[in-house]
Amino acid sequence: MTAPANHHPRLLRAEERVCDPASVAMLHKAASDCVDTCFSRLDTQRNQCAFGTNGMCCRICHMGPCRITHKAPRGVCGADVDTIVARNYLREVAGGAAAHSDHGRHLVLLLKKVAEGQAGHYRIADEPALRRAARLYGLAEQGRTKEAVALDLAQLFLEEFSRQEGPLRTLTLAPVRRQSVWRNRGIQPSGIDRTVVECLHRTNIGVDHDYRNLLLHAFRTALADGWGGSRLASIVSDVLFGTPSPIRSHANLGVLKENTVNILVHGHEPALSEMLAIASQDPQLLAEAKAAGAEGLTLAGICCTANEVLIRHGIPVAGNFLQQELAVITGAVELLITDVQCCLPSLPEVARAYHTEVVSTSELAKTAGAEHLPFEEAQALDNAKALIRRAIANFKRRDSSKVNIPKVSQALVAGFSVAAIKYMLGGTFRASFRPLNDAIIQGRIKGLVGVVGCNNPKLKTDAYINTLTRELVKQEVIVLKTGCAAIASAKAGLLTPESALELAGPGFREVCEAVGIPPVLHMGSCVDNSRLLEAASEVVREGGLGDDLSEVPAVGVAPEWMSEKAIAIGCYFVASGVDVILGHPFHVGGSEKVTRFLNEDIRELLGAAFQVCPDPHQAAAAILELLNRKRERLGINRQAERKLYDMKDRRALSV
Ligand code: BF8
Repeated sequence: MTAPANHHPRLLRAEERVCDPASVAMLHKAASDCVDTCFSRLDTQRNQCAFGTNGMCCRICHMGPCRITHKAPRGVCGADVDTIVARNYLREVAGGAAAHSDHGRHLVLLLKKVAEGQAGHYRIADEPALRRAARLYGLAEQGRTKEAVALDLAQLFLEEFSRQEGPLRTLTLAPVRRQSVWRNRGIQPSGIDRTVVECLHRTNIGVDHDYRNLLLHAFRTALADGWGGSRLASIVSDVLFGTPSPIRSHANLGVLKENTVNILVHGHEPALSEMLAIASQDPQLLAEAKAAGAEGLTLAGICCTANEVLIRHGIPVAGNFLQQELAVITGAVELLITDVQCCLPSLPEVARAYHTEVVSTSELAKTAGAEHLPFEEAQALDNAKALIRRAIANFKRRDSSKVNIPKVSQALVAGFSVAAIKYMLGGTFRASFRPLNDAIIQGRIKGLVGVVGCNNPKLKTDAYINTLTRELVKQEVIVLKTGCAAIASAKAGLLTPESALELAGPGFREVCEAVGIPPVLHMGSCVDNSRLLEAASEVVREGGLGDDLSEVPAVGVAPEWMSEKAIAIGCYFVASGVDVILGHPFHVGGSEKVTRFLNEDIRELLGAAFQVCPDPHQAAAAILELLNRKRERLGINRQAERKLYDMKDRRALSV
């Protein structure tokens, strides 16, 4: 909240809390403008409750709340620490899976409306993606209109939410061996809604008390996210708005301009921001902006809505999660439009110190102090234009004495969907992952690592993400990025092929140049973590690197995670057979058994596990160890060595 006049937030050691100079400058400005941010609020929350941190507090029924100690090892109901920690964990996974999946549901409902001609200006932007998706699910598409196919696909997807019996259809997109692991372990989810609802039932007072059974349902629920709601969200976004392909843009607060009307889109669901991207090009609105004294309109994004409009339109990114308040503190934002997820409730309070208007647009997500302007899909373009006009009107209220836009932004390339990667590797007629698989087999690429997830003010913003990314590129690993981790690397200049290639060793660099992909690939928003699984599945399908995702030299990392969504993502990676490294632990430390289950026992069941590495160099070493172990098991390290000797022999001969 805006600090009272007599209160000065503790002087922030800005350089120790954030990496990029734009954020450092805005933290100093926040202090001098007497505006609190999540960084200063963290200082008031420093004594965080040890019971909560370790997952040992239960407030599920009103006999409690109960806190587990040596003297009080059970709650009033008799639940022990293992049950309590596992229940809390399952509820977190449910929260994350619900958020991603509800996002997916809204897009499926929009696809249905488009098919029925009830969705205003929305269209099917990518008919080949629609027909590809229909074929994946065995739907007839040849000789049928795109609307008829879209309607069938939307119906099938809605059944993925409501299915009461039998496994999710979308699980069949995974490699066959992985599907049999899920079947044999009994963790195939049925309908997404049913699976999430069951989390609340199982964790209710007096239901599921076996920590293993609770945790297995966490993995089942996460599968309903990664191979359910999130996957559907990515598929439908591509159909409605276009499959991403590499596109250039810029990132960091410097994308805001001093002489334009600045509008920020923030949140996750792309429906409204797509229309804002179109409306922001409207000559009439540009003329109106000029008539108001501005030189034009700047539309930029925060968080995953930013990623959605970046990967399809090249709309610049103003910042990631911890920069949402800092963007307002520039004093140069006329309108901040939120949809759902990761939008801080503090935004209207921060905005009050400037002229910025905060507008919420989803019935799901209102914020006290923000203007609520519900967005109707049938009138989306009109709604988008009205929002831009509101921003133009607000430009006159901007106080230039409060404006300070850091002149910091970095060029980037984003938009590496799996289809785009295949095309880059093989062209239209021979699109395939073959060159990538071959390079991994030859040892010129050690493996694939997803570096994903949030920022967290408990850690120096972006530091772990970028230290690890640099280290992995040096170690000849392809790094796949989504969410705020992708934006972090964009700000550090790691998303231009030129600068990332400079870090790469000569062999790796050569292969990236030969096969035509950069070492660090921005694949989209957080729901697009499903694209990482899609890419790993393509690697399996292409052959030579095992029959199961657990055999592929691939690892997931969530360095600076903070959200329940990140927990769900971590669980669906592990459930898919991909090891996950966390920069800091879950709230499960109160139970040795739960911790051991997640970090060790689960490997027996699913072929992967979690590991906590608080230091990025330690994480890089752990990742290389995991990749190397998989390469050994595949027998490709020996092939790579032979290849190296062959090369040395050839060189010796040529000498
Ligand atoms: O869904 S990475 S802070 S913005 S939760 Fe949120 Fe985390 Fe960012 Fe995208 Ni994902």
